[in-house]
Amino acid sequence: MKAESSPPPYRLAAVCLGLLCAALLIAIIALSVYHNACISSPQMAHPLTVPEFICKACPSNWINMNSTCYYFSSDAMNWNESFFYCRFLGANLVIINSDEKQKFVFEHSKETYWIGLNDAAKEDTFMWVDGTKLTKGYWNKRQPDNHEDEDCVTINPVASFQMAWNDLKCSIKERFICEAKALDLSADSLS
Ligand SMILES: [Ca+2]
Ligand SMILES: [Ca+2]
Repeated sequence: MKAESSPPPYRLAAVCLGLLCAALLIAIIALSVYHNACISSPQMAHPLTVPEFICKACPSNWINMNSTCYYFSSDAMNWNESFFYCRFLGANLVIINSDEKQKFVFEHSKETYWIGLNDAAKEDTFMWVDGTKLTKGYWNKRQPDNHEDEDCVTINPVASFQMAWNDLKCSIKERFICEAKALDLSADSLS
């Protein structure tokens, strides 16, 4: 006859299963909180502890602004090389189509950088790298001047964000700015 103090094996198995279930439940609750935070944090008045930038992620050496990632290169290349380097990174040379974006890019431009704008196809018709035509420029005084056939555009660390662009020869080596959409880790994108 078995001793009363020794629990039968099935009871031990039941306890183990119970503990496993509890651990799974805790994991599910934790994931659910993260999931909801990713969905709701941009709209919430009091966001949960998971910040928005975790849900819209950029590589570590890129800057995140409004769910777009920006890369300010430290290497200098000519405009074409810069264009293809950005494409190689899955990005584009930056397109600046709002005051907000111009201000942001300008504030981070401590050097001269190529942007995704040129008039190489037709003189004085400036086109962005996505094929759209320039509607508002932020040119420096007396620019663009096409001096000795300048067709590619830079943003420069000058006094005012409103007068920061210059056209340069596309063959000159300058730093450059790439942009790409941030990786969307929110639940919407994963469902
Ligand atoms: Ca030109
Ligand atoms: Ca110029």
